[in-house]
Amino acid sequence: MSYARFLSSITRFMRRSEIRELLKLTEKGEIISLAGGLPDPKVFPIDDVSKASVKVLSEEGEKALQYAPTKGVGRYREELAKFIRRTRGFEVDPENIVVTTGSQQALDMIARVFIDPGDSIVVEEPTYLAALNAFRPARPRFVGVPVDDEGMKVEVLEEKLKELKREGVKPKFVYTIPIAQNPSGVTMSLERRKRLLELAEEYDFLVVEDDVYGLLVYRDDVDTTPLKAMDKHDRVIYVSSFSKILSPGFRLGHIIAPSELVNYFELCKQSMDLHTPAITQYITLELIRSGAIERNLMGIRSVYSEKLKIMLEAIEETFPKTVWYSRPVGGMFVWVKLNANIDTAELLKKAIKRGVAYVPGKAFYHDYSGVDTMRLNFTYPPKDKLRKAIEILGGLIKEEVFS
Ligand code: PMP
Ligand code: G9A
Repeated sequence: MSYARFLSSITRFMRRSEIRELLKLTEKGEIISLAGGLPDPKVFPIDDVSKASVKVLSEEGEKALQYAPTKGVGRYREELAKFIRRTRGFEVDPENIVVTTGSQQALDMIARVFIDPGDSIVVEEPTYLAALNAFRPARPRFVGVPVDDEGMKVEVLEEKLKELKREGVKPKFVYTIPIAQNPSGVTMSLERRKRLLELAEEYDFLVVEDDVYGLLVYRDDVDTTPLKAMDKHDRVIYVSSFSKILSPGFRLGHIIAPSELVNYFELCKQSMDLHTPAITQYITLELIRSGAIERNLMGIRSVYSEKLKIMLEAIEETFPKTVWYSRPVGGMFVWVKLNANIDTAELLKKAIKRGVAYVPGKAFYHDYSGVDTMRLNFTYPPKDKLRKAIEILGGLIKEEVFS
């Protein structure tokens, strides 16, 4: 029997995540995965987590195993506010934080709270594909703004805003990943960050700032000030996570917003999952308090910047010279454009047969353009396999380009 007639229109607009689908394939370990943005498991602070877990369970087990408030454990939010002040440079009242089950849930909540069918929202081209998939069921009209080496091209955004204004349309929000963007690895220049906030005021829209890579920048000469720290008019909704700097398995993220909006996010989350697991909040509270997370961050940055270097050198040596690739300042990915009539989704089948997986680029575009692009993760594979994977991929691309 077909169940199609029972489905809601929301279900019909859900799309599979290429990243999640590829994870099923690469989990077996026979394929070198340059696909999902997985941390290097060697940087997980397993001993610290183990000690913190024992401490939490022995000292506060009764609370850690209990139901918690929807907004999150109060003491955790207080400690998180201090962590954000130290590491991201802005003040936040713990009451303005909602703890989420990964930042992915925050994106889902944003779709539910803001988007009606047909509402315009602005996204970067390319952007994080699972954000697009979180927004899609709400059926927005996507307005794409390209990114270059300095992040979102705000002058193009301004043009699009003018066009929309002529139609009498105001976008609800601009979704941006300003620092070490996924998938391109670029960082928005300070100038553009300032201009984006001015435009938000001028054209009356909100800015959703996804800062999950804000602490994963590997160069000292890059300004990583979050938009939220520059937000004089309370237009920025800030989303971040401990997935990339502690453990994605913890599923611990947060959303920071003005009080009125926090109430809606809380309302929305009540029916989604009541609250994010208390135990991970208590353990992370302990890990922030003891300084373990910030200590570990140094090691993570040095491992990832070395891996990035290996990937870029291998690309330089083995990819055809006609291929363009980004030179990220941080994050987890290198973005590649083959500049050839090649569909990277088709090429992936051949790559997998040779033992390498990557994410085809079109899913990072709201309109599925960018057919000849691909995203390569450099954080997960061990160094020797990273090099080998790029050599295999380079060989394959050369065959295709020159055939
Ligand atoms: N935003 C961006 C830009 C991401 O890259 C990711 C994970 N790859 C997420 C959000 C979601 O991560 P999590 O739910 O694990 O916090
Ligand atoms: O495993 C996931 O779905 C999270 C990873 C995101 C990414 O690869 O961008």
